[in-house]
Amino acid sequence: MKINFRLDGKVALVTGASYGIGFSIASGLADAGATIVFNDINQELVDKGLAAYKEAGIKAHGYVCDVTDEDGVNAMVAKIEKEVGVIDILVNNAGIIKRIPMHEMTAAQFRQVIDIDLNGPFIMAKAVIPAMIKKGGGKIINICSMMSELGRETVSAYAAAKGGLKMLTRNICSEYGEFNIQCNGLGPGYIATPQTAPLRERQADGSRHPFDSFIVAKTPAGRWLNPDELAGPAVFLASEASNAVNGHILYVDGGILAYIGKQPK
Ligand code: NAP
Ligand code: GCO
Repeated sequence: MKINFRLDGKVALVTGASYGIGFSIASGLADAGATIVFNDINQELVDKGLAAYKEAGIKAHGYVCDVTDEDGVNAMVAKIEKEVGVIDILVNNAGIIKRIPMHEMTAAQFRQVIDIDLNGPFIMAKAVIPAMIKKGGGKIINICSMMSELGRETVSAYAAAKGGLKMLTRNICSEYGEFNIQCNGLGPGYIATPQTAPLRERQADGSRHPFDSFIVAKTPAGRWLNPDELAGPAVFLASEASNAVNGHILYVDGGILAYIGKQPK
């Protein structure tokens, strides 16, 4: 029996993938043979991403598009289908976080996080599903979070969005499984990227950020994870090897969700 982890001949769109987790996932998909397409919210970021992919030996296709702009997303998908090919794999990676105590967060700030982190994946999935159905199937991977399962202070909007994204994942599975579309989530733990840089900043006295020490104690391996550690699980979920996996959130967290945390000395 030959298990197929390869993605040769497949077109993969990774949103918000000029750098960070999206870039690492796209690089892994390219390594497995996929043609990489990505978007970001301005030309400067897209150009930065194109240069980074080129340096990594990856011929990527970059588009400027805000995932919350439905007309813009539909136009981008049509352009990709014309210039590159029908999208076989969608990775809904683009996302933001606001760390503000809920009672101090404005409704506009809450809505902005929901718009990008939950409405964006809905708009993107809605745009690619019709062509996936016509083609006989496809893969949708939504980048969830520890906050799809857990809450913590100051991230109410983000947790609401990522919790919703978990259920959107399960609903796309339910509604489109019959068309050979598998929709799964990838739930990273705490990853060293620009998004979490504030949580790892050294204190004025040179000591570790309290949250940095907290996460190290909460992770069995005693470290932050590297974005590249998400590439393998993403390739699995994007490949035929996972055709019987649907509606699942694959947590790549180093064991955080399984661990009560190291006892303080
Ligand atoms: P990041 O470094 O902030 O990168 C996010 C990317 O998405 C950036 O390129 C960003 O562009 C782009 N983006 C933001 N809003 C967008 C929009 N409206 N349309 C298109 N692109 C947009 O974040 P990351 O750490 O790589 O995280 C990527 C994903 O993983 C996010 O969904 C995040 O919630 C999730 N995640 C992260 C961690 C972690 O520990 N880092 C853990 C679990 C889940 P700008 O630079 O202009 O903002
Ligand atoms: C935070 C972090 C987390 C990570 C990630 C964990 O402020 O707690 O930013 O939310 O980004 O989502 O899985």
